[in-house]
Order: sequence, then structure tokens, then C-alpha cells
Amino acid sequence: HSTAKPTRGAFFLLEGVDRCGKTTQCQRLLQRLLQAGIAATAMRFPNRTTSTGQLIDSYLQQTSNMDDRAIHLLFSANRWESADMIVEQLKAGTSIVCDRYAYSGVAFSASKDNMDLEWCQAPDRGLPAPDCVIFLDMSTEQAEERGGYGQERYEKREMQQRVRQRFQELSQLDDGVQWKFVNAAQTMDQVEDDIWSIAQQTLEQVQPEVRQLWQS
Ligand code: NYM
Repeated sequence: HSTAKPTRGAFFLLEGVDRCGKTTQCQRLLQRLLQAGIAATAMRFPNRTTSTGQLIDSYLQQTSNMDDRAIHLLFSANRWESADMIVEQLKAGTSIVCDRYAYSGVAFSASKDNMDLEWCQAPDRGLPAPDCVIFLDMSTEQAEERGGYGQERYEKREMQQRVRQRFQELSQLDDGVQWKFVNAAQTMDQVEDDIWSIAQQTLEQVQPEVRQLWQS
């Protein structure tokens, strides 16, 4: 056994329903990693800064409409644009803290009528796979107690309930990606500590190869 540092960075993915505190916790995890001397960077999807991201942003803000399949594929393209960069960062030893990814892509799209889960998974197959999914779990009621939803598309109770259900289904896929459930209704400090211990375990278990998502 050796005490050698992992050969690459770890890919931490935080997922959850809207208003679960994901964005705050991504910042906190990034800080903890940096303070521990671990090279790390933050990422979020959708990345609204690219040209696909701008189309997505206007769809979410309801200033444009799009076919359900077209917007789904755009969300996926928005991730593929970063795929090479993700692998390069990990191989260079930089860990990634990512706010949403393909699981959000499937959970939201597959919560719409006539959108099949497997159809939704297909375009994201082969993306760089995360080393763990840290799921910030919270009931729809608890999320709503946090001051209600915003003005964006999908920020409605019925949709959020379906999305949570879809996330549950995705967590049970035998896709080789470990899911860790964190009770997001705790205080911010408690949630941060839970995430930090998961992150430390994950760092110890990182395998040299970056795996491909949903590839048999
Ligand atoms: N969303 C996010 C999707 O519908 N598909 C995706 O692939 C991703 C990454 O966009 N309600 C939804 C979930 C959110 C919304 O996310 C914007 P955020 O984290 O609020 O910027």
C-alpha cells in the first residue's frame, strides 16, 4: 500500500431538486477542498455562457419556447461542449465540483408527458462519468418552505414532485456511479460536513480511468 496521492482529480457531482441548497454547498465543498490543499474547480450545468447556454437560458426564463426534445438535446450538447475539458482537468489532477449534470437532464425532461427515461438518457451516454453523485435530498414541502420557487420554467410543485421521483429512479440504475444521499433539511453546516466526509471517501477511492456515463 502506498500513501501516494490519487493519480487524477475527483469528479464530484451535486444533484437535487430546486431550492435544496446545492449551489451554496458546491461553493462550500470547493472551499473545503482548496483549504485542504486539493486543486479543484467549480462547474455548473446548464452553462449559460455559451451559445447553447444562451438558448437554454431564454427557454428557462420563458422568453422562448422549444420542442421538449429539442431543448433536451440542447441541454445535452451544453454538457458535451465541456466533455474534453472535464477529462483534461481531471487528468491534470484538478478535482471538479459540479452543480447538476446528466441526471438533472434526464430527471427534468423525463418528468414531462411522453418523454421516455431511456430516450432521455441516450444523448448523454459516454459523457465523462462522475465519481459520485451527492444527492441533496429534501421533500417538496421542505423546499417550498424556503420561500417558494422562482419564476423559471419547471419551478412548480407538481413538476418538482415528479423530478424527485425521477431522481430516485436514476439513483437505482446499476450504472456503476455511487449515489450518496444527504439530508438537505439539516443546517447548512451539517450538510457541509456530511458532504465533506463523502468527498474524502471519494478521493480515496478514485480510479485512474475516467469512466464513461451509461456505457454498458
Ligand atoms: N435543467 C438542468 C434541465 O432541465 N436539464 C438539464 O440538463 C439541466 C442541467 O434547468 N430547474 C433544469 C433544472 C433547473 C434549471 O438549473 C436551471 P439551475 O441550477 O437553477 O441553474
